[in-house]
Amino acid sequence: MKNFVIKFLPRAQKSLLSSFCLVSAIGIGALCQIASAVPAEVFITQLDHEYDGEFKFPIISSDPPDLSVSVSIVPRIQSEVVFQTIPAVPEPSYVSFGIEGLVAQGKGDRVLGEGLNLGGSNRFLESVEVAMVNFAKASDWPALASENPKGYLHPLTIIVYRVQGNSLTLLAQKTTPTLIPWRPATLDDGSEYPYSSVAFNARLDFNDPVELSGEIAVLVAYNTESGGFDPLGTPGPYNALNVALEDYPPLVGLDEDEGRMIRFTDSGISSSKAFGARAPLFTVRTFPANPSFGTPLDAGGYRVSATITASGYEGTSVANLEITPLEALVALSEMRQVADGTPKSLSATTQPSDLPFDVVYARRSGPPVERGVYPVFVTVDSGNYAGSASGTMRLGYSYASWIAENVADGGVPSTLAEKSDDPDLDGRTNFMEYLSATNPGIATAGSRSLLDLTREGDQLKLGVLRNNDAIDVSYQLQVTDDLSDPSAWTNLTLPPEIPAPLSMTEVVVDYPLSPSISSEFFRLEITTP
Ligand SMILES: [Ca+2]
Ligand SMILES: [Ca+2]
Ligand SMILES: [Ca+2]
Repeated sequence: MKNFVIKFLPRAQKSLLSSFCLVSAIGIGALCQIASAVPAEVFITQLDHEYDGEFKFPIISSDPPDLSVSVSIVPRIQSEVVFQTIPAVPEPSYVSFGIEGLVAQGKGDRVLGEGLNLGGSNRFLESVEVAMVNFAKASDWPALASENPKGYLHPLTIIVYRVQGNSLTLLAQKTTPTLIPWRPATLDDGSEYPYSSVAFNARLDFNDPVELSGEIAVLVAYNTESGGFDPLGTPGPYNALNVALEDYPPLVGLDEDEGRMIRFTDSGISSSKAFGARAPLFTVRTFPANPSFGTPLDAGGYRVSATITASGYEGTSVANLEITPLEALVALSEMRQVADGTPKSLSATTQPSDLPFDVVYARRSGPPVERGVYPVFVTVDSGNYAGSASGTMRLGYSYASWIAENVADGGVPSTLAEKSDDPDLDGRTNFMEYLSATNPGIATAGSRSLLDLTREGDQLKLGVLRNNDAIDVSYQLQVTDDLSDPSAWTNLTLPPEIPAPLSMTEVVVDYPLSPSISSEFFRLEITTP
């Protein structure tokens, strides 16, 4: 552990700003008067917009009203990434540690951070983005979730220090209420969500032009029930809010010490080896000394500065104008494919069409090869459009690939490979063996029925045997009380497919049947291309 001494910057000298000089038209010999300006307030409002292809403007007003104001708008898109450990394509989840959990372990962490050396060339702080991880589901906090089904607001704080040897000088600190997204209950297609948490990036914009040195410490802080600078005293979803801690090497900039990160505990701030090479994941962005001005049109953030220019008054405000991207619709396709020894990628179509998208295969570095199920996350982050979709991709077999494997194994002669053939003479055709995942080359007694009716008390249960690995098969359960009418069959809803290769899906049917109906008939429709 290496302890730091914290210093604070002196407050900005205001005296120069509060004097002004009147130069008369006489020119040489003009009398320069120094007088105190009258403080006035300038307000910047109407800051939240949605992209629609039109220019967006904030509303500027003053108190006293109608003072002349000069406004400058700086697009944040021109900021430079000078440090980055957040992956270019964000992961759905990370290894993480929470302030509440660390307090419970007696560690007393209030803040977690990293010491880093900046790359790039610009040095005026624009924003710090941090990767966070939330374990709380909407169903854990129903009252909060009814206020906002997307997440809950919680203040996050970013602190930036200059590092010089053992001394830290506070450069900037910003606290922003941040939307913490709920951990999803399922993937978008209803299949199982594969993590116990959800990761998200929180970007905190800095408005004051703070100049950074090459070596800084960046920290993230937030309050929990018993942790943080100002513990809240009551339980909340923030107790399940964590900071991502991974050992990713920086994509931009350098790690000040690969074996240490910054911690702020009851015993002060230190450079600690306790987490090994792990550290919070940050992206630090900077502006040049004189960034370009621009008019807000495209989605993104814009730093708006308004300064009163009316003679005899002084006042300045800075705010962030944000244009949020429009939602892109994302539909996943090729989610069921035959495993044939080569990597299989999914496809996605977007609306608007042809937007670029990124795919993350959960816990994998790329597209899968082997038979199995693979949770996938697709994101569109394309300037003025953003969207996402998730689901479970399955690599299995088709009848053609399944029977070809059995022919190649020598279990089935190539002359007896049709769906209607029965090479092992067990009374079940190759297609029936395919559907029930039995061996078409070996006669086995007592194979399971594809449709099974059982009664338990007042419940009738229909069991449907599904070979989930057979990707070219679809199932439809149907019911009728009139066998004489071929059009009288109606569809019953089957529960969604599950990850297991073979499953007995149960459907509960009302029983006793309604008084007017003396009998009902069920059938399973199996469709292949
Ligand atoms: Ca480090
Ligand atoms: Ca057979
Ligand atoms: Ca068999």
